[in-house]
Amino acid sequence: MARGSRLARLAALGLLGVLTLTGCEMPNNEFWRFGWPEGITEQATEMRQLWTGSVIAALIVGIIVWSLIGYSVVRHRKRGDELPRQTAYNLPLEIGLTVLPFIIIAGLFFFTVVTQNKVMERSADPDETIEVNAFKWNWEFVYPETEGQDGQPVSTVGTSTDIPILVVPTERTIRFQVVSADVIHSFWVPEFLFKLDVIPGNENGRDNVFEVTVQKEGAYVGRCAELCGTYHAYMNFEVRAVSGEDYDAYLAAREEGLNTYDALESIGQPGEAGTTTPLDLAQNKNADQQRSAGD
Ligand SMILES: [Cu+2]
Repeated sequence: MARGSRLARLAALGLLGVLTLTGCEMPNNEFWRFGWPEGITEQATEMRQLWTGSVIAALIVGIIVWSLIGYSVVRHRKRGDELPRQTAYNLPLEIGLTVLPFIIIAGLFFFTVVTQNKVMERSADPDETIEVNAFKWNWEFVYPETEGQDGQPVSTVGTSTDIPILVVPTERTIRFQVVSADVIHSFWVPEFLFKLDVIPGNENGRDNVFEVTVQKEGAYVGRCAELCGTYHAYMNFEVRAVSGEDYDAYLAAREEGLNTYDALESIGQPGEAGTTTPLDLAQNKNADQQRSAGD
């Protein structure tokens, strides 16, 4: 039994190592995601692989533990009044049961750090840089490498009636520089599986920058994820991921003086956000009136 379980543990450890090391080969489908949401960036894929590897490792440990419990329950069930052989203070076993979990934790920690470094990695020269300005209670997106008709970089700003649309290219490294004009906000695109706090006075390029490479075209909702005041819940935006070609055409149209709506329509994209709606003050007012009329 002792030899058998030691062998099983060694085998499990080996399997765990092999599975996590070959993380990049992890299949990406509903089953192997184990409940992990589907991301649209390279960085999200890295995180998903860590999760898949961790769950498989946990399942291997679980199966071994459940088997040993099952074995003990069946093999050592009560057969009479005679006490079974009593054992205590098995030093090698106790050392093993201390060292083995430590090795497992060290392995999980190692792969977590490796993945985190990849997610937080900054390239020396990103393909695109986009400035994200957060303020109570909306967003402004600035494309600093462009120049509009007024000599200023092209930008899109949200209002209480307009959801700002953040147009990004796929298959290019995008560096986001987030800046807050007032309080702490948080830049969150659920499909990036990533959010970054936008802390005022933190514009030193050290803690307010992150990069993603978007892999899937589409429209995705973005939100503020840090309670920042009265209309925090309405501080939404839309990410519009388009091909690199369309992205260049969009920025060129903006530089020629088209607004966000017309420039989006010019590349065959809907000019308005479809994933979220602005705060409708009029509707809320009506609802309030109806409520008080009903009292
Ligand atoms: Cu906010």
